[in-house]
Amino acid sequence: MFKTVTTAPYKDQKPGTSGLRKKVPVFQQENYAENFIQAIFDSLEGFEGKTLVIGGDGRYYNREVIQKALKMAAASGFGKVMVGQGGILSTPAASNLIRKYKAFGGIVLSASHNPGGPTEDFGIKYNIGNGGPAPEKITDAIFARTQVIDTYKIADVADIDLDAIGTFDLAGMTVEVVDPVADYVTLMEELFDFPAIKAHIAGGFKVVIDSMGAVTGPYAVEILEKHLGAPAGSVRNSTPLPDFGGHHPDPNLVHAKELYDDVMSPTGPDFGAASDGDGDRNMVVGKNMFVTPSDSLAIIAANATLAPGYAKGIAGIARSMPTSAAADRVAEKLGIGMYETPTGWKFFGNLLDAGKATICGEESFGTGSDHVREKDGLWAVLFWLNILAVRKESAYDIVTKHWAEYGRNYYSRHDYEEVDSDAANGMVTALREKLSTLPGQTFGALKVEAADDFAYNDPVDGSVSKNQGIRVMFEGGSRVVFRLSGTGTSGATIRLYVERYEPDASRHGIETQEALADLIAVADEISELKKRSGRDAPTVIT
Ligand code: VG1
Ligand code: CO
Repeated sequence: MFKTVTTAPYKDQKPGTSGLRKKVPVFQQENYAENFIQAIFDSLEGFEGKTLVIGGDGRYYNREVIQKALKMAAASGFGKVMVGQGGILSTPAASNLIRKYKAFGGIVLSASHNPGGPTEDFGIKYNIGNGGPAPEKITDAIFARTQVIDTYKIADVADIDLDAIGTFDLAGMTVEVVDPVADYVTLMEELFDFPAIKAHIAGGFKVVIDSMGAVTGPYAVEILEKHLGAPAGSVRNSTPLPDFGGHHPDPNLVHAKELYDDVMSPTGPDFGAASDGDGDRNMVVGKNMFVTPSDSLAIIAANATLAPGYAKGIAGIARSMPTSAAADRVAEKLGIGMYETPTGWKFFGNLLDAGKATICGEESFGTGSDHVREKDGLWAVLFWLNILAVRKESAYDIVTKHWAEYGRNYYSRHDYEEVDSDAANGMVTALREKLSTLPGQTFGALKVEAADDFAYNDPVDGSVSKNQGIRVMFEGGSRVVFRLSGTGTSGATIRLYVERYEPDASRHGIETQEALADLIAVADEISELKKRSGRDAPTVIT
């Protein structure tokens, strides 16, 4: 029933910011997915007889890899696999299942915000028993294993019917096909004031969610339309499709522009939200107010006690380094801990487990809390709806009042996608060499206070992660940050993050790019970004 298959290593299976991501044809190479899955199992210990959670965002190749993973889990000795019906589990829902049913870990199949389809992206990520992405110690071990792997084990049996809920036997292992939505909805009901939100919607508050043809559709329909009483059709693009209907499932001002325009129109909805391929990102927009992810983190933290699940207060806030310091001011006022981590949710796990942080966020449209160990798109949307329903004010008023109280951190990210890898690496190397010469230099009215390559010392396990992004900090709290993306699948993506702190409320109404123009120019001067990338302008501005 089990067979051992001879294989040869692929050299390119190094996990990035969030698992292994490649084009589908790369994954379709002989034994490519199998090698990586076996390398995961080979890097773990003590899972015999235990439970594994498997699910994905429904993108092209999801079902095929799930069948492989099920048969390989059986051959490696797992006792049970819980898999979402149809192979569907949003990333936060998978994290919840791992925690709730005390699974050993989980395999999440997704390339998140990257496009899907036969020639687009696919991905595999391993999550540990706390429900969160495997820390670097494990992803490093998985990569090392992929470099020498020579066999994998698999059950030689028929496929499981993924569409039928129920319990099945696969070569002696139990497979439980579960409703992907139910447990997640229960969790959200515990955290948020559903009756208040329902009453607010019944009172005429109009909300729309764009699921972008990706995984949150069934979750959003169940919660927003069935539980909270929003009219049918309030969730758009709600059927998960293998190619996301041709959409780029990245909720930002470029890819969710239709939703944005709709909310901005005078007759449009009061509030709109969008989520990404695997359901862990969120974009929120109120009438005349796009809420930046960095501001969203700060505002959620400042208003956290309005949600029943956080009524006792929060222990601390964590944000990734490139995320704006808006949340830092909230932490300061609340007198709670503030943690700055490298990019990627895997760095929040220890802080959440240790109870040091309750709420976490990234500038890349990611917000979450200790309810799971992933960022959670719908959670953030519900948090906003909870705040709006209780305060009975518009998002515009909530955000502008927040700025008036704490000051405004103008913030923007410029992405230069599919840049030649050597050119991108050359830029970073040149910047590193320059770092020590920058402090004290002035660029117009801007004086460099400090410059470094961010390194993180994990306060819980003492691990150190170096080279996590180049920061140039100016006097007064402005800064520019340069990083190379770790999630792309072709060429390099350079990310430039720009931030300016403005305490003066009379200067809070400036258009963002205008408010940041001098910093953007200085960033280019210091890095030669345009010259080296051969580009006149960023591909995406968020
Ligand atoms: C990007 C974001 C990062 C996020 C990661 C995974 O990584 O910048 O903040 O955690 O994607 O998000 P990078 O290395 O490309 O900058 V998910 O939703 O898209 O898995
Ligand atoms: Co995602």
